[in-house]
Amino acid sequence: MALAQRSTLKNAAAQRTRSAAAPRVAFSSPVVAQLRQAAQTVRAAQQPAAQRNVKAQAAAVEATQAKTEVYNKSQFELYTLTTWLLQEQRKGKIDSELATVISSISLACKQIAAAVGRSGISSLTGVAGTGENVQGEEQKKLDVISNDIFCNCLRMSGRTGVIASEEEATPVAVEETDSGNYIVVFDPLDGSSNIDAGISVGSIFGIYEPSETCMVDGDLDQSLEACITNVCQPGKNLLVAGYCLYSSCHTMVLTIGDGVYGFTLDPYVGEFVLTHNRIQVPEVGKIYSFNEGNYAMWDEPTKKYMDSLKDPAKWGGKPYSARYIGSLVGDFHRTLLYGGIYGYPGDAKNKNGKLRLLYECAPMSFIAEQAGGMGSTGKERVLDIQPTEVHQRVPLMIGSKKEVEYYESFYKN
Ligand code: FDP
Repeated sequence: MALAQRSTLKNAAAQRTRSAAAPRVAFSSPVVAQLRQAAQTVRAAQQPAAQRNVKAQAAAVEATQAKTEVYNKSQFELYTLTTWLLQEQRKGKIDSELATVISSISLACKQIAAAVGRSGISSLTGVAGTGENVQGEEQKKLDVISNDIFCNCLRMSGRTGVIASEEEATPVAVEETDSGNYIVVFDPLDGSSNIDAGISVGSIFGIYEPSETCMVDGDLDQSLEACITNVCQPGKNLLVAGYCLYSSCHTMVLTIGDGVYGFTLDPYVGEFVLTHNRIQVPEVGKIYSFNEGNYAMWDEPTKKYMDSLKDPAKWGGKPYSARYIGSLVGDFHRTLLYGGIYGYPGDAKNKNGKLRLLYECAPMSFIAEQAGGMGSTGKERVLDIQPTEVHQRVPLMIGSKKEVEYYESFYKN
């Protein structure tokens, strides 16, 4: 595809300047004291034997122990996302190209975390003034900024051929000079209606198999069509899915198709550090997360299901608890860790609900399944759905296996 044509496909907004507080490294005083003590005992142990008195000899023994203890505690050993990616590469689970794409996404998430954290201070709250996006939703300043950040990081990785974002009307082909093959779908800032109140938001992403078919030398329409065909793949083809939650801490949760891992951003070191090894969603969990304001518009099976969760007689006197942030990443993250169900069913107004298949429901369902849970529309597995359009919506029931199956049972009876 000619460079000019590729550039025409591109639709990223102008880059904005960002600033972030310079992180300061601080060690807690007990740690400093411990290190000082270890250093003193090591010095004592290094004196010639003749010069040592009994006390010094005791210190020598202690020194060995102290050295061992400090080492064994591994308090300064960080298992970072970069280390993890290298290990997975070494095991042959991903190649270096894919590791580069994931790294570039993690950089985007760090930048967005900084922008979100300073939004109130840096006048980044409020609407962008760009009007509505393709979803008919008004774009917030941070929606536009986060989209820019994601697009730039992916472009600069040199490993991405096509990107599809919630904030772009159509998939975007990366300019030939920066282009690679991977297809990346993402929602740069999900839950952004919460952002001005400082409530949790997140980014969601999925990576698909490399494909050459977008490289069509022909007219613009043909190229665009090829891009759309490439992007519209069922979730079961995903190679990688993940999200980053921007909250009291910033956590990136990731699967490469072999379990689910969580990495928390260490603000002092500026790295995502492995904190959640092989996450498993509990099989059951008595928490539901639905926008019940839509109850009157739900169909009968969904209403009956919801009524049943709230019936104390059914659950030994204690009905389910409701938790709803209204921010998919936050609600899903809690569900993944505590168990339960997150649901956004269709209703009389929006028969397919609100959430988007490609960059919300499919990546989250891949993560849920990899953690031993489920992602369903209530009638079918989300990962089996063949998308027909980029911004397609589907109902989503996701979380603990038994809870999602229970919801499905209301459609079977
Ligand atoms: P938002 O519109 O704030 O971006 O998919 C978008 C989403 O948020 C989800 O993050 C969230 O779970 C859902 O919409 C909330 O929708 P309701 O306000 O209808 O509950």
